[in-house]
Amino acid sequence: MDRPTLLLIDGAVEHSLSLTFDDLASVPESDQVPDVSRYHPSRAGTGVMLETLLERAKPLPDANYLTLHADRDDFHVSIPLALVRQEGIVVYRLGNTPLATAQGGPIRFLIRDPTACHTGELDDCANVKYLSRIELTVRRGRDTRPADEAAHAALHAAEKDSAK
Ligand SMILES: Nc1nc2c(c(=O)[nH]1)N[C@H]1C(S)=C(S)[C@@H](COP(=O)(O)O)O[C@H]1N2
Ligand SMILES: [Mo]
Repeated sequence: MDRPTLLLIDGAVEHSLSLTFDDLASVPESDQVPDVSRYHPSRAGTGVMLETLLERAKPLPDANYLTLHADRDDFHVSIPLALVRQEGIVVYRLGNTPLATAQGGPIRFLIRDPTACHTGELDDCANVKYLSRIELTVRRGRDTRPADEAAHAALHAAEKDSAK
């Protein structure tokens, strides 16, 4: 059975990847994170290390930024590649089923050890839900993370409404 592409990795890479659930599930066990609750007690699911996927895509030498795109709600985060490379986890399932929308699925990005919102490049706001594309670029890409507390509160209120 053909499965849909869940995640694209493209831009300044040698090999663009379009990954299905099966592609992610067939990553060797040593590169899987079987239970993300070891990093975040309140979170659940299984993922693969971002680095594993980047080793396959091979970022070009001048790729300095990694941009996480969520087309579903038009949310975007752009982070220096060197900072995020070893820290990102691409979560794609819960038990044996694909990650549900309520958990930020089908693909959710998690940073291993994020700082509080607005306190750095690798903050909680960069834990992108509904991740559809990872784009490598020379310069910083689109970043729609809320810039201040008011914008942050508004975003969370809108999220609650759309989950109703
Ligand atoms: N696609 C998408 N991802 C998103 C957001 C969003 O609005 N859309 N909000 C971000 C922000 S600001 C935070 S703090 C975290 C919250 O994640 P949680 O709801 O799982 O606690 O998700 C981040 N990921
Ligand atoms: Mo946030």
